[in-house]
Amino acid sequence: MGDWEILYYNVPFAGRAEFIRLVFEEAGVSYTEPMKTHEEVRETIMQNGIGGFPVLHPPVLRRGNFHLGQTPVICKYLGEQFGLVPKLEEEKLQAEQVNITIHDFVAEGRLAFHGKHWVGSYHDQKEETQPYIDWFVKERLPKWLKHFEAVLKFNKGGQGFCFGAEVTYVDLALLQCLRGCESSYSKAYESADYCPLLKAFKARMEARPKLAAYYKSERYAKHPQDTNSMM
Ligand SMILES: N[C@@H](CCC(=O)N[C@@H](CS)C(=O)NCC(=O)O)C(=O)O
Repeated sequence: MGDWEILYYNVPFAGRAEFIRLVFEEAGVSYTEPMKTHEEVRETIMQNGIGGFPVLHPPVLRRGNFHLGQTPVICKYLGEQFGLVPKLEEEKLQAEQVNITIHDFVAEGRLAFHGKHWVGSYHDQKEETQPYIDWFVKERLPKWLKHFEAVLKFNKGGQGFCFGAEVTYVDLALLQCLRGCESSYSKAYESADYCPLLKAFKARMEARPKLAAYYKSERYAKHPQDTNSMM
């Protein structure tokens, strides 16, 4: 069928593609990121259409003639391919619930940095968007984090994973949204004393052998998690 490819901007920060990279890394499956420039991404995906079933925005997963858009759908698909899914039928659906909720959180957390212009640069709207950031930190961030704390706690008191006794694609997505949250809303994240299980979970996940090796690798150095905007 060909190699796994992630089509995404060749940017020096994690971006939404990081959710997908983590699934490959934890599964120990190799992948490439062939796009070299923003223009190539725009031309390949957005302007000319990629061929076959339409996709809208990057990141896009490609394998041979198969293309798939929407990060949470891609992660779920790869989770199924690599055996990173819960075992029980109800838990598979609940996993999808959490997966989508994570991406709602990411989208909202990102939007606060772009209150004036949704797709413009944060640096061009720093002043105008600050009230949105302040409001998000006060009114919304605790709500999201407390929810994820409760999800984790529901499974055996929160000492392991979101579902069952083994890691799934949802744990990887939760890890990534916490990393995004920590880097974008660092003060608020650090002072959040209501989600100790989440913080311990994040540290535990980051220490998993394959992920720890990834975070030290050249692959990660190309896309480090050090931006605002949750991604
Ligand atoms: N819901 C989509 C969002 C995709 C998305 O917004 N992609 C960004 C990059 S991370 C983009 O290129 N957006 C272009 C645009 O909105 O015009 C997903 O989760 O994949």
